Amino acid sequence: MDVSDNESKRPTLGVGMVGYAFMGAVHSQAWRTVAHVYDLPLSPVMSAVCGRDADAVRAAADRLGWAAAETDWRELIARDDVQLVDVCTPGNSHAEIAIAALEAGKHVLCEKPLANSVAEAEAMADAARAARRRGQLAVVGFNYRRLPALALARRMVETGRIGELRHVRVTYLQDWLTDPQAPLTWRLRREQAGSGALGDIGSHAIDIAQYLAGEPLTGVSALTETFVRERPLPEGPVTGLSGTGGDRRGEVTVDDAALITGRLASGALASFEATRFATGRKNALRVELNGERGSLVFDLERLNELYLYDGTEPASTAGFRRILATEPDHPYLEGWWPPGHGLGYEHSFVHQARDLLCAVAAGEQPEPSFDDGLRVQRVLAAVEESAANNSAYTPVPPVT
Ligand code: 4PW
Repeated sequence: MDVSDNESKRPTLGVGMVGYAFMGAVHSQAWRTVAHVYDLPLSPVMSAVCGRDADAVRAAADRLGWAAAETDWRELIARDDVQLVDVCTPGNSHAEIAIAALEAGKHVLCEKPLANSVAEAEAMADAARAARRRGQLAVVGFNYRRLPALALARRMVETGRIGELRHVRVTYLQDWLTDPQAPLTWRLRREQAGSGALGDIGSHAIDIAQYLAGEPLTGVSALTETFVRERPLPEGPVTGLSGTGGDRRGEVTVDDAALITGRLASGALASFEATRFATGRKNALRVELNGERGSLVFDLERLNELYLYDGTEPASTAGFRRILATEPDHPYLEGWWPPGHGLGYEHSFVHQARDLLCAVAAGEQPEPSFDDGLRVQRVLAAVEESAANNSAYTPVPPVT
C-alpha cells in the first residue's frame, strides 16, 4: 500500500505470485484485469512471479504480465514491492509458503484446498489469526463463491426466499481422467495433492454447500474409489488438466471419485459427488437447494443462470424459472457488461481479486478466511476416515 500509482494517484498493492501453471495463469488474468473493470480503492501492481526454472519463470512473467521473476519463493516474500503473496502451487507447499508470508507481514491469498492435511491447515489458520491481529488478511481461493449466480443464491437463502433448508445437493463432475492413458500428474499423487477428486473439486463442493447454507457440516459418511490405479508418467509439458504420458508407469495414490452424505448444523441433509470420471461432464459443478418454501438450482456449465422454484405459487402455475444473473444489481455485475451479455469461469477470480483489494483497503477480513479453509479441510479428513471405515458416520470437529 506504500507504493504510489503515478497514473491514477491511487494507492497500490504489490502482488507476488508463487506458481504460474493453470491457476497462476487465471490469477494473473484477474490481477491484470480487475482495476480496469472496477473502481477500486487500491490498484494491484504485478511485482513478481516465482517458479523454480529460471528460463521458464522469466517467460511466464513476460507472458502473464509480471514485472520481475524469482526462482526462490523466500526471495519473493522478502521483496519490498510485494505486500500480498498469492500462492498458486500444489498443496504440499501451501502451508510453508503461506505461513512464511504471513510471518513476514504480507497478506496472503492461497489456492484451495487450503492444505494437504488438517495439521497443516490448523497451523495456517493459527498463523492467519496471529497475522490478523497485526492487520494482515489471509484468504483461501474458493473462487466459485464469487460467481454472480451463486452469490445471488446465497443472498436468497440468507433473506429466507426459500425458507429453512432441508436438502443441499452438490455434485462436481469432470471427465479429464476417464482415459486410462492420461498421465500421472501431480494431481494424482498424494504427497503433492493431498487427495484426488476429493480435495481438488470435492473441496469446492463442500465449501459451496457450507457457504450457501451459512452453516457447517457436522458429520459425514463416505465412499471413495480409485478406478485406474496405474498411469503413464508424464512426458513433456503438462498444462492445466492435460498432458501426455510416456512408457514408464507409476501408481495413482489418490481417489478418483468420492460420494458423501452429510448433516449440516441445522439438521438439513447434504449429499456430494466429486469425480473426474463423469464421461461428458467437463466442469459441471451442480447445486440444488431444497427449502421449505422453494428450491434453487445452479450448474457451472451454465454459470450465468440460477433457477428458482417458488413453492408458494399456486401449483397450477408454479415451476422452475430461470433468473439470468446478469443484472446490474446482481452481485459483482456493476463493472461488467449490459444485461444478458454474460460472464465466464475467469471472472470469479477477478471478483476474488476485487474483494481482496477492497478488504485490504478497508482493513476487514473477507471470506473465505483460513478458518473457512480449515472447516473444509476437516470435512475432507472426515470423508477419508469414513471411507476407510466402511462409510461409518464420522463427526466433523467444529472450527471455533
Ligand atoms: O479448482 C479446480 C481445479 O483444481 C477448478 O475450479 C477446476 O477443476 C479447474 O481445474 C480443477
